[in-house]
Amino acid sequence: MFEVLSEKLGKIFSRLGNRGKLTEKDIDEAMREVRLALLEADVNFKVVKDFTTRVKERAIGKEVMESLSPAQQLIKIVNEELIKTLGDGQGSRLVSASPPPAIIMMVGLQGSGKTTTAAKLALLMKHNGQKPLLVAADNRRPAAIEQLITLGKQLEVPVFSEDPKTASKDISAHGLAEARRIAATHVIIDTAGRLHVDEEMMAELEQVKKILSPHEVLLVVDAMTGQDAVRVAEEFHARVNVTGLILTKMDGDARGGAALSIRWVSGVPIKFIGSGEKVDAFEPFYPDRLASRILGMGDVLTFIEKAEKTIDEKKALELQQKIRKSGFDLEDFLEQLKAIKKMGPIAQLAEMLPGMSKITSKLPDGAQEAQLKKVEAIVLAMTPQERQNPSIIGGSRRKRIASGSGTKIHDVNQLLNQFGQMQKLMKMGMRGKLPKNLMGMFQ
Ligand SMILES: Nc1nc2c(ncn2[C@@H]2O[C@H](COP(=O)(O)OP(=O)(O)OP(=O)(O)O)[C@@H](O)[C@H]2O)c(=O)[nH]1
Ligand SMILES: [Mg+2]
Repeated sequence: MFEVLSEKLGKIFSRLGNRGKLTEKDIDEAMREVRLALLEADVNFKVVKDFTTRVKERAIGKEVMESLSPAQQLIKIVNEELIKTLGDGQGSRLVSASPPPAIIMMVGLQGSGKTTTAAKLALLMKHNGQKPLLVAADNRRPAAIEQLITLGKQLEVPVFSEDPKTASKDISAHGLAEARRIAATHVIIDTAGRLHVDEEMMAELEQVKKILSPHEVLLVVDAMTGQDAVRVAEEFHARVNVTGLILTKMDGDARGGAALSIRWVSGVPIKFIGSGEKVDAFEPFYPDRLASRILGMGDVLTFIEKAEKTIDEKKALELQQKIRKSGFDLEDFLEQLKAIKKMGPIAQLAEMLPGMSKITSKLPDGAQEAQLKKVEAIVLAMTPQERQNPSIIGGSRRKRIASGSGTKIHDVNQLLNQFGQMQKLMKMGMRGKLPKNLMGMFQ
């Protein structure tokens, strides 16, 4: 899911990843591209406008985090605003009922996945130690009743059904009585869909709703239908007051327009997502997880989180000042190496950085760690004076350092050269952000 959008966003951010500093123009340009990518992904234009405005305001409004590079900061903001768009703070928990059973009504258009999803939901509940009852209240097609009975047998979840001539509202009422009788914790009512939102269906749903007073009215929508799904949600909500959305067929949705627009436009929270025909292809909806899937940057966000935790802000500030005074030496470098090591395996960290995977994939597994150890050994073999003032390290000192660290003179030369370049860059004002600069030493 979201392949197309993820790929585009990935490209936009990896381009930014090479910049030392982002200007307002850089941000404007990046956001223009993000806007296009979202529109091409069929995201509602109002949602896109709102989203990009919020990100821009925050990005230009300088929320500076010293331990992150400018591009990472922008990714952080984009991620947080994506989460907000998808439904911040709204859990996927269903309302519980006391006394049980909780009454859940499944509504939606024909073929959206109501029956399948009712069964998936029942299975999830069963796994959570609850006791659901499925009710086949879709009497428009005899096959619909059979479909639910078959699913129930397969999952070992009881199904209540009646002669299809019985009115849907009556089947629902009898189903509820049965749920009470068997002490079910939840009763899930499968209703009939129509090809389009029409008066007959809405009237029927209103009737069932009036009789049941459900705790939840869950609207099942097909994510692959994009903005149509969003319109359907608005129409249903206006008429039957939907309490939650379930997006199905996310597995077939490469664009993600419905997922990204529906909550913002309809105001109804997404509670679950379906991602396959199998009964276990179903999960509670977590906005943060989906946002990171959309950003599609492996775990760049985990990296940001780790960096936030690991690199002490104050230390980072001290470092910044040192760099500004061009006093950055190999002692500081060693400190940074240690900070990086604390964050975890370097190959794993590198993968989390946009664009980095391209470089690191060239190196065999474990090569970066080996390289990191080598660099550390070389620095450790130096005297404190040498670390503070690398320019005194001449030929004989290089030889001594190489043998002291178990490396070759060539390695020492390479490290000193790269360190010299890094210092120059820092003097030029390209502020040293880690671990990006360090990564340069392993290329
Ligand atoms: N790939 C995929 N297919 C799904 C998903 N959810 C449902 N389907 C398929 O969608 C088709 C329709 O599902 P149903 O559950 O019968 O839909 P419905 O809303 O009950 O349809 P009606 O009863 O006719 O109104 C079936 O072939 C399901 O297997 C999903 O998350 N992913
Ligand atoms: Mg059905």
